[in-house]
Amino acid sequence: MPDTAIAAPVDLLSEVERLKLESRGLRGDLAEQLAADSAGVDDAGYQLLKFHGTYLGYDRDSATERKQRGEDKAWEFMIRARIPGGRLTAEQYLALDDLALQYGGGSLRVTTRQAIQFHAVAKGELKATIAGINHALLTTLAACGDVVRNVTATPAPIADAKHRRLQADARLLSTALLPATRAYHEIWLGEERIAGDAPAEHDPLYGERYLPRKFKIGIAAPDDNSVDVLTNDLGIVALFDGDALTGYNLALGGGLGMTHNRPKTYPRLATPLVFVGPDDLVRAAKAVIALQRDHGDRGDRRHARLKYLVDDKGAAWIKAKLEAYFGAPLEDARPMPPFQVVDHTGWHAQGDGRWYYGLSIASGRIRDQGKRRLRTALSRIVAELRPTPILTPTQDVLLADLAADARDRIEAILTEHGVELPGSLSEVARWALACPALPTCGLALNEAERIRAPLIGEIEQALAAAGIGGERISVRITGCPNGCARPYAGEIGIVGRTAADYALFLGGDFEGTRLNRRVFDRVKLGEIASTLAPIFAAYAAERRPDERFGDWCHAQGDDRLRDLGRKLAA
Ligand code: SRM
Ligand code: SF4
Repeated sequence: MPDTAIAAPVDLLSEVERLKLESRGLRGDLAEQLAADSAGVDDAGYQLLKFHGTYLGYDRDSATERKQRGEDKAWEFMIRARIPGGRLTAEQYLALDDLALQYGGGSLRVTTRQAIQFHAVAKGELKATIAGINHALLTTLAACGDVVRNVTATPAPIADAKHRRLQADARLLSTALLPATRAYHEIWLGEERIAGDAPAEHDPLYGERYLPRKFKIGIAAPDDNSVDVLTNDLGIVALFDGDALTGYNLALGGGLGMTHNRPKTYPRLATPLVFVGPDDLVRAAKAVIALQRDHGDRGDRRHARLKYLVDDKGAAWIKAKLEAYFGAPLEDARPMPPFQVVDHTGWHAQGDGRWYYGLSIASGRIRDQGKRRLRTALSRIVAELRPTPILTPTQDVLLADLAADARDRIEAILTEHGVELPGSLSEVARWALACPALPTCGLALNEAERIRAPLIGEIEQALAAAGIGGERISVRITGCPNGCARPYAGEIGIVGRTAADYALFLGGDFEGTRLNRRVFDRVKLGEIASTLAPIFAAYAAERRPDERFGDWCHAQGDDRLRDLGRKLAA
């Protein structure tokens, strides 16, 4: 590697940088802290545990009441299992389902990056849960932290060369980019610990300080961008000529996190910069990671993602550095066909005589609630029919490799357990995403998952009143501006602003190639649908044939959208 200087001098490193550096390959004193008789861990433990795939948090619903009673917070852990491309086996799904019942309060949550999260795991049960995930041949290592996270890929189990390749590439990258440390195996899986004064194993990719910040990779082909590939630090667009892979466009610098009122932080879509051949994918990905490792901002975590490096240095500088790390000149990114997003819910042929059934899961939350027993229904379907479960970046589940006669049985089980069939959902409900927010997320300013159903119901009514009830519109709701349900890449982004209101973003495109814009800064929850209603009405009246809602909003000036919204909301 030509240039391995770390951008910030040691005395300007952020606190997390010091922790990583002094952690001896992510060990720190985690083993001791986990064995200690306390409900949580200290700040250093909190930071290091992320790399092992778990976050310490607390139940925010009960926090105030507990404080008034003089009690400590109800500490609990979130655990995230890494599932490249979202693809599981039936056995793995059933193992995760068992763990959810034993340790995770009976809930599995499909994330917007095709992983599974358990919430509310007690400290004493962390080891058993993480070991259980590993016994199912999955890992939580590097599911969080300043490393390459779960690699996302187009989920559809279509039996052609393109879809197989995308899934295989996600697994290839995921394995090739895991940290080298054995700390994970020592702490969670009983491997013998290295001596206290022994140096940590050398990690040629991550070094001693890992990356300046989280790093995300997604891979898609233009004809199915359901992964929102351009929102990744490294978005890989695979280009095919028929069944033959011609190579990959690498788009650099996507990322959505921002902070309200801090214009220096902003969402950004990745810029397609270079093209590499079919055999160069891992080498090129490692070059991008090394570039960010050595030049990303280690002094300010709010300015540490690759997107800021790309903007600060410019495309020419980035490309020249990338070529140096890659060790050869790189071709400019090739032209790409327009992106599309495909609906995978319902019953579809795979092309190999087998079928898949896509189930829409609101906010990715799989649990039994009253008469709607989704968790039980899914585990029964998987146990009986043994499909290949695939988690999607739209928080849904595809049941793949089914026989042609499986559909009736699946629908009978779903109906018997009070679960609505995918076809009964409106388009807007089908495509809506929401992050967990309260009560589990420590960063949430407002609700998201828990207000998804009523809010989407109100938006459905507003669309119906405008005569466009069947319109396919992407609505994405988050409890804060960090962007976990990718609100800025949707047609409508509803983003927690304070505990009392939300910011509304409009004008993104359904295909994930254009960010939306903040049009309304502070709207109360009860006024979101009434603010949107007149905009829906104007869209219905004025749109060109086939013009999508996001495209129409994009073409309007913000002032016009604000005038419309204020008119009927008042
Ligand atoms: Fe996220 C932090 C949940 C996808 C941007 N995200 C968090 C934490 C861990 C809160 C924390 O740091 O204390 C949330 C845990 C909440 C909880 O109760 O479970 C959390 N993020 C999620 C998930 C579960 C949302 C979901 O609805 O599924 C997603 C897990 C993905 C996974 O399996 O790995 C999730 N997060 C995303 C995405 C979308 C994506 O990657 O496709 C983004 C925007 C893209 C990006 O990274 O820029 C995202 N999460 C963030 C950020 C802002 C990062 C930034 O650059 O500013 C944070 C906060 C941070 O890192 O400081 C964050
Ligand atoms: Fe938490 Fe904010 Fe992410 Fe929602 S968007 S999960 S509130 S960090």
